[in-house]
Amino acid sequence: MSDPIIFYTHPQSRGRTVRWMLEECGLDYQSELLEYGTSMKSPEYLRINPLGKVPALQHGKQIITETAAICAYLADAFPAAQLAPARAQRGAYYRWLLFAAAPLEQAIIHKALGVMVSDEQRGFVGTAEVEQLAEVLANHLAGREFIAADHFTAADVYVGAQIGFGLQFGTLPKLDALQDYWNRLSERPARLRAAALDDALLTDN
Ligand SMILES: N[C@@H](CCC(=O)N[C@@H](CS)C(=O)NCC(=O)O)C(=O)O
Repeated sequence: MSDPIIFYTHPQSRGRTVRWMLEECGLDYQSELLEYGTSMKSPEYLRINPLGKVPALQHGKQIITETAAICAYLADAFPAAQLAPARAQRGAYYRWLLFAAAPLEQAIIHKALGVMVSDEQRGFVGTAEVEQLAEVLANHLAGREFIAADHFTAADVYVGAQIGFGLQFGTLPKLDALQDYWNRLSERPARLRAAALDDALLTDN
């Protein structure tokens, strides 16, 4: 029997991406819903994630935090779902997963919060303007079905979710290649299932 999977989340959080990944893997898992400011900061949960943030995943004795890391972990832990590419395509896979988790996320947050980065500071902030990053992503995606391999992978879940949120909330420019990619991904049965599960939790509360 495989180790149980406990998924700590809130339906209005980055946990939506992890639920999509869990559904793509076709796994049985237990969802633990936490509330902002209360159960997320409880001593029990701080033992899972000392930052008191969701999502987090417990698989047997392993605890994984960080949405991108959870997606990559699940792809490796459950190879039958074929969500991690062959070794020869791992370069692009790691590149785009981390591109979305670090520079893209930072730039989106900078813009949303109105953080101004001067030309002198730009050399050490580790990111660029959202518009430049979106252009890089769009150029890469133009003419490609998947971001990192010749089939759908965990990188599509993570990068796709970032693009989907960005287009929905206007934090990313509506470039055709980004919109086309998201239109394709958003119709995947696992993505629709995950969104329906989270939306139902929102209306229950
Ligand atoms: N880098 C983390 C970010 C996690 C994060 O900031 N989660 C937010 C919700 S989307 C949270 O739990 N905030 C609660 C808090 O900081 O109190 C990841 O990618 O998973």
